[in-house]
Amino acid sequence: MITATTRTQVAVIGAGPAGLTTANLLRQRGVDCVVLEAQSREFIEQRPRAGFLEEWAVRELERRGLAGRLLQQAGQHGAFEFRFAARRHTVRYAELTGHHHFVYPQQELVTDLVAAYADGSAGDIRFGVRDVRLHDLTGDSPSVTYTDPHTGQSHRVECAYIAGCDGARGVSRRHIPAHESVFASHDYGIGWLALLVEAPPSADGVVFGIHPRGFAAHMARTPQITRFYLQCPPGDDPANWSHERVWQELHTRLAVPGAPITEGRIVERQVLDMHNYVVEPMSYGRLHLAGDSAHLVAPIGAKGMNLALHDAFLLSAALTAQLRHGDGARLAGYSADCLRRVWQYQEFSQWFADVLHGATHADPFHARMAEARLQRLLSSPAAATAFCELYIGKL
Ligand code: RFL
Repeated sequence: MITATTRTQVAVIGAGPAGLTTANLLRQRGVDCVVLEAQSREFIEQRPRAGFLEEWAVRELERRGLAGRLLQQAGQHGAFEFRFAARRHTVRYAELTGHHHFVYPQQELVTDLVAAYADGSAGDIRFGVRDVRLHDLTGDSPSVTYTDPHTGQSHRVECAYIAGCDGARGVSRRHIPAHESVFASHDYGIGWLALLVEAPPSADGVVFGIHPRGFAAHMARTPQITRFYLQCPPGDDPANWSHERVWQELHTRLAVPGAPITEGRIVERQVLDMHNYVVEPMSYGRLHLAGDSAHLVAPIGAKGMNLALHDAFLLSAALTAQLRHGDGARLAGYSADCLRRVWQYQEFSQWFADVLHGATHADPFHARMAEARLQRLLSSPAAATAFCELYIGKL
């Protein structure tokens, strides 16, 4: 039984980068919204994930007053290294494109966005909600129901639109009937052991190690914390990766003479199965998906959080145009506008994945193709520029 009802213009489901950015921008533009988040505030403010923000995304956050702490604290990267056959090959993408990455842990961005929305502008955000369900998506009066974690009572949020920003494992996407959308997916058949380590970075930027034993990567996060990845079988048990085994593989696959890898305490290990998907269209009736709920890009090219922000910029502008000015054109074009960038990033990630994992490909033809691509990238400034434009998200 519903015991309380709230009326708002937009119900935002999920308080990740997509949902929080959407909510902040709606509020700034005078559109009323309620954010529903399954986890606690403390949990989302500490959940480590992404770290690389493309410059265009940061400039857009800055324009909206949402990048204050980020601009003070984030590191900047404009080059990365490939390491293979015991040699280093640096790609200076800032020189080739005029743009760089900002390195800022996702949980710090989430912390800033929650503070701006909940504390800075007294936005309505409800944490720990259970049993979230969406109703009447194709009518004029959709709603979302949920169970309050404290009282156990059912609440209804009545709204004009729903922003489904609840990530890869959320419920929004599942409310779109299968015959109303295409779910396009690709499984690489590869796993990555994702590690967070209490150690200073071992290199200035990102290092991609291409090795017959498997791919490995190093990504600086903060002066004290570094992320590493090791290619592993999909579905592998992180418990198979002891401290000794992790460091032995990282030294073997990543270190080259004169450029050692600094060890530290491993504070997080999880296995990610590399797969991608896109839900097309991203809209169904009054529901509009944004971020990982609509599309997943394996973290090969560090694209997911950037796409989540891109969707949020477009969705908040489209909803504002509709709700404040009665102009529905942007909302009608929202899915197509997002998907242009999404498919470019998917194609980039697929191409890059083939290069990074080529050395372990069972098929020698594929392995040699990957080598040929890498050689071209490292020998042709035109090929390098084309690659780097996608790497930094300059479309
Ligand atoms: P999120 O961040 O998953 O947020 C969704 C939120 O919805 C909540 N939720 C619900 N709330 C209410 N009701 C429900 N039924 C709900 N179900 C879920 C969740 O608790 C959560 O708070 O999705 P969003 O906002 O779309 O953001 C996407 C990004 O988080 C994701 O794409 C990136 O983390 C991917 N990614 C990277 N992206 C980059 O751009 N650069 C990187 O360097 C990068 N590194 C990474 C990554 C992802 C990783 N993992 C863990 C998959 C590194 C890793 C290891």
